[in-house]
Amino acid sequence: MHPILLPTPEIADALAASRPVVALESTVISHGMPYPQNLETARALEAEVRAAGAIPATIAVMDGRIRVGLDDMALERLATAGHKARKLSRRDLPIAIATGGIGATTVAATMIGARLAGISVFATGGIGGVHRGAETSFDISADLDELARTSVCVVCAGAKSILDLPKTLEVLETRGVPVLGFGTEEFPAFYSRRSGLPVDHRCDNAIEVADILRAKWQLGLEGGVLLANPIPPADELDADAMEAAVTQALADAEANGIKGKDITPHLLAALERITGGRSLTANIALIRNNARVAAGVAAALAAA
Ligand code: PSU
Ligand code: MN
Repeated sequence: MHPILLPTPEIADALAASRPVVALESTVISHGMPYPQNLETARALEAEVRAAGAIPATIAVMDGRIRVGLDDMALERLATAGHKARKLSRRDLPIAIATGGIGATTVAATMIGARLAGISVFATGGIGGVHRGAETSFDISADLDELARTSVCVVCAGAKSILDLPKTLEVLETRGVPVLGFGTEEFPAFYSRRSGLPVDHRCDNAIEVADILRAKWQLGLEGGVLLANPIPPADELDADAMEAAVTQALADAEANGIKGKDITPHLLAALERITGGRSLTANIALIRNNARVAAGVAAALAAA
């Protein structure tokens, strides 16, 4: 195990025995949801992964190490830190490790931690992508570059319409990242199941996904695969109402001069206010669903 990693004994054992493990990110806990729902969700995600036959490994930086798997005390520390935890992407990781303290890993940084630990499947809510207006702001999430280079399967519910979804898919194509739809031909739009944009390939079960992962990596094609898993129908929000909410949230961020890495957390909080908490309920439902699907993929990959 890499000296900067600190896995729990359970995860170290599971990885040594090639049992299925699913990585979970921590920025969604610290910056993506308010306390205490964030702590409840973090625990619920771990339970979903276990119920589906895999071992959960929530990843975060604490006191100079990348923790792989958090016990309940560490989960609580992260959840109560909220925005006081640093939001860590690839560029922030070395600084956070050298200077100590608590840092929450984004999709990009969680992929790096998972890869170093030998974990191939990771569940999150939504990935970062190309922001609306990127043609002038240049705001493109480092998550996309990470997907291009780091060999982990990322299970998400698509990307939120705070982003420019067509441009996000264009960048994923350019960077050679396969985009798979789980039971769908359409790239899901986070709160809603449909975006009108096609995925590269539809998979109807975890074995089909595992076959593609294995083929990619056996070919020596380093880099991630995006598995897009739509929000369950019962939890879906009305697409037009959400579009209006997003427009309002973007205007709010603009009026407050929010930029850079603060934009995504700011938009998420604004959406929650505007929808009276319905965006949060949907977010929790879809991320639990992703944890379940990721556990199935990890099991299929381990079984081969
Ligand atoms: N999208 C969401 N919820 C989130 C995030 C994105 O719907 O919590 C978080 C993830 O951690 C993601 C990060 O990796 O925001 C992307 O931030 P940025 O756009 O600054 O790269
Ligand atoms: Mn950005």
